[in-house]
Amino acid sequence: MAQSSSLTRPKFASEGQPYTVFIEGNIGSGKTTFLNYFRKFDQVCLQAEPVEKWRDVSGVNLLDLMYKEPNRWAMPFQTYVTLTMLQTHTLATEKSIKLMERSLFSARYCFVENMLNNGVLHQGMYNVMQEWYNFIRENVHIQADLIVYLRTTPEVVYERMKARARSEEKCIPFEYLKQLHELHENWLIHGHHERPAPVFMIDADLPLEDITKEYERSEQSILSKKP
Ligand code: DCP
Repeated sequence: MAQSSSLTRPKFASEGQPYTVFIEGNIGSGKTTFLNYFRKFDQVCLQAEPVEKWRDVSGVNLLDLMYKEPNRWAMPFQTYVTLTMLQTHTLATEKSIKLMERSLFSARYCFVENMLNNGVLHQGMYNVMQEWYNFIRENVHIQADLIVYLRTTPEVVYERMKARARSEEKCIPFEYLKQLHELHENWLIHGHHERPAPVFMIDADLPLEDITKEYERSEQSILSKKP
């Protein structure tokens, strides 16, 4: 059982965590479609669409505010992302496999990092976020067994993002997706930050008709619980 660093106290949520897979990739890389493919399996607990929570925090659309007024809202938005991710990470389930869209790790190593780089987060705000992440890391059990990286090129996800036309994302420039792409690559391919589990890569530039074969390949890995 996982222990806290100084005492013999178990970390929060050490119990009830099955084999857990994070689905990661740039905005528009197909994470939701990938998760939906696994709906047919009874043993899988699917945790999709945290974005719907971010768009409706008791009637307030934090995602929209974050894009409209980033200097003011990026910090509360990422704080709320942290909470919703923690809720999903710690959710207990009877199922033998948990599939989650994103994780605390991509929030930290991709989005928050990018917001600091772009000057959207003040250094002080960034430091507070880091202290939260470190506290969580030391005191909460985050189950991580596999990361599925839906790898794309920024050009392809930019076209998809424009085609799906989510109203909040109208203002996102190509450059932003390029930066996020680099940060995902730095984390998942080049290992610039901690990778909590082995990475299984999928070519997610492929059009929907051709990507099923890739899904089937990952299906075997996920269901047999072997990276
Ligand atoms: N977002 C953010 N910070 C995070 C996570 C997400 O600013 N820590 C933003 C980016 C998007 C929106 O939230 O505008 C949703 O992003 P996701 O990539 O999580 O979800 P998608 O719906 O874009 O995924 P996909 O198209 O791959 O299904």
